[in-house]
Amino acid sequence: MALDTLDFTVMIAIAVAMIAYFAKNKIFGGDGTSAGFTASVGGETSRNLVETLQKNGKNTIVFFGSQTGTAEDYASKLAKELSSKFNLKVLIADLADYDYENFADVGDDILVFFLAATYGEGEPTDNAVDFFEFIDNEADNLSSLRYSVFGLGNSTYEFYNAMGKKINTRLEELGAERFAEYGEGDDGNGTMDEDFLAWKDSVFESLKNNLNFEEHEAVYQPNIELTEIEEMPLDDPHVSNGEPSKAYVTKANTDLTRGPFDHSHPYISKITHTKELFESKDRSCVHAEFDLSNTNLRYSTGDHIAIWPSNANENVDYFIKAFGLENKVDVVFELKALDTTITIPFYTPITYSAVIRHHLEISGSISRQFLSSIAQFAPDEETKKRTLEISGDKALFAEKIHDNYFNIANALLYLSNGQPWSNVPFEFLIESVPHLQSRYYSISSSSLSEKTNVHITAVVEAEKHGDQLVTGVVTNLLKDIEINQNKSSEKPIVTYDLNGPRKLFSNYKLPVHIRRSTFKLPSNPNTPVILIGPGTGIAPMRGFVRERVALKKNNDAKVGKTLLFYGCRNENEDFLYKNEWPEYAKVLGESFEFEVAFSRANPAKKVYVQQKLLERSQQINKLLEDGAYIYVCGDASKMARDVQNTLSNIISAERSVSEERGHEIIRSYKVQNRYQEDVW
Ligand code: FMN
Repeated sequence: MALDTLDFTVMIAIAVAMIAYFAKNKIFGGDGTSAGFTASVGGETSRNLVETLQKNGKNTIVFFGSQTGTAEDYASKLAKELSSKFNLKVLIADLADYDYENFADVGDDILVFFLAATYGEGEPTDNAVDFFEFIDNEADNLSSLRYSVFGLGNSTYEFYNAMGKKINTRLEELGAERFAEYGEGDDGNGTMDEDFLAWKDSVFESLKNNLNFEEHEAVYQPNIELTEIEEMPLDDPHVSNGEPSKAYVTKANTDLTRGPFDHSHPYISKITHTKELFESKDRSCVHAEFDLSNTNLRYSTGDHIAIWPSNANENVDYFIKAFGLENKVDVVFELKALDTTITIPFYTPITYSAVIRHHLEISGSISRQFLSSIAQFAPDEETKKRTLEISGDKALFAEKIHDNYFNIANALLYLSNGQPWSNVPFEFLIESVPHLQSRYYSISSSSLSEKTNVHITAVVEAEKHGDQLVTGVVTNLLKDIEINQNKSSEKPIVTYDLNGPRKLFSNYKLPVHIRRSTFKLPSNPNTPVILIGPGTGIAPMRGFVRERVALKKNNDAKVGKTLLFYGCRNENEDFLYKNEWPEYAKVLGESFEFEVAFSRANPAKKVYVQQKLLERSQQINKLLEDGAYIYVCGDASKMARDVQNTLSNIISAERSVSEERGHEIIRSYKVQNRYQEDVW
């Protein structure tokens, strides 16, 4: 399964990938993207917050608690506006980057904002864990603190915005003073961006009305300075052509097959095999196999693989056109931070085209806030007026921009009637356009049967909306590789530079790293498992089944019941790995049972996995009483919730207990880790 991105508003919606604390893919809406600027004092990172504020003359902090980048992106946008409209000196701070023992010394002359997302069962993001430990158990009196909070969450989850709420109430209990109202954004409703803008407007009202700040027309104040280096050609060995990390440019003293590999430095993995899994003319799902045999990078069954994207040729060309950058593409420049709390987000010297292709998120939807901030650089007064009018009116923006699925280049060229926006400083784009982040995919192989081979299963995202084609970044890249590798006669929807910077990706390679997951089979193979993975949610379930097959084959282990529920449209179109399941059944025998719900086999009656679960109520209840573990993978907003309700109802009916008690039992399974989800 995958989570790529058509990324944006629906992104996490399909894309593949991910998950459990992780990935998101929306078709229009924003996936984990961030501006990637972090704090340091005089170039040296300091964990002392008060010292950092003083040394850098800051009077405002915007903290973010973020897993997949949305809160971080909002923090960066809020900081820009606080600085350009209110002249505030803002520190953008990752909650993990500071110690909190002197937090009470942050004076009442400092405005403190928290933008915090919620995960799991109402848990903090990884980078916020220590901060919550501090406010829960260590903080005593924070009466000099002045704060405001915006929570990011999804109302389809039970513990909606639990972390935002908690910061808000706990700081109040600790005596801190809220200077602007608490706000919440809801991904489940698809209103996150607008919720954020509404909260931000209310914050600005409070700044003006209660704290007597004056609001000015936004004037871009760069944090970085770009200097072109005319004498440096793009093939100079010190120049980045878009290599995914510094080590791949300089290669100095680095064994590039040894880790650590993480979000800052990937392994360039060979893709040994790709295959189209659907038998459909208009939909596509790619199976791809990554070879880790030449590296010390390893995974375990249930983990996620992060794939580092680059943008499609068509989108790169259109972006270049929108900003009139045709003569600049191969020009080399370097960046200097103008503020010591700012870190340059990628290695320089670099070329313009490398930044556009490898570092900027150019194919996602454009936000109203971005439009409003770029208006100052419009090519003429008429365009500026129109841009401000549309960006200032939620309904008009929805009608003219959002509902047309415009990305940045589409929207700007539409607003200017095709005139390039040549006045936009490239520094502004680097600071304001979200940065490309890797997309996460649930691994569909087993580390027991293929120790150095990672399989993924990715539905290719491509949707036509009027004249607009919205394509997922990574899934279409994989499809392009599949077509080329298999010399298929299919035509890719969009094309990519498959050779990569300095041919680093030639012969079908991509940068990757592994993210450990908590989505794991029980340690005792004899424990029964109930696997529910419709669509590409089948990916980790295939890994689990292969694991059990390997246990049985290699060690003749006693393997407990594996009851698998899968769903797709119909048998001849999108039935993933159709030929493999009978092979697994041969090895596992009666301990393996497989139920498929075909949603379109009978036009009069759609069948989903929930119905298949109900048909096996008795068996499921019995397995649960025998200690079975439940695993759910796929769409978080509807499927995962419906499946959970169905299972609660099964327990309530089979055990003759109330519905509420059925829910409580499922919740207790979650706490015991017997109910695990890998949803996006
Ligand atoms: N939102 C909630 O309100 N409560 C939750 O329990 C919750 N759990 C989540 C679990 C997963 C695996 C994912 C992908 C999202 C979850 N969300 C939940 C929604 C996120 O908080 C929301 O998408 C947010 O915008 C993510 O922000 P970030 O990109 O900064 O990490």
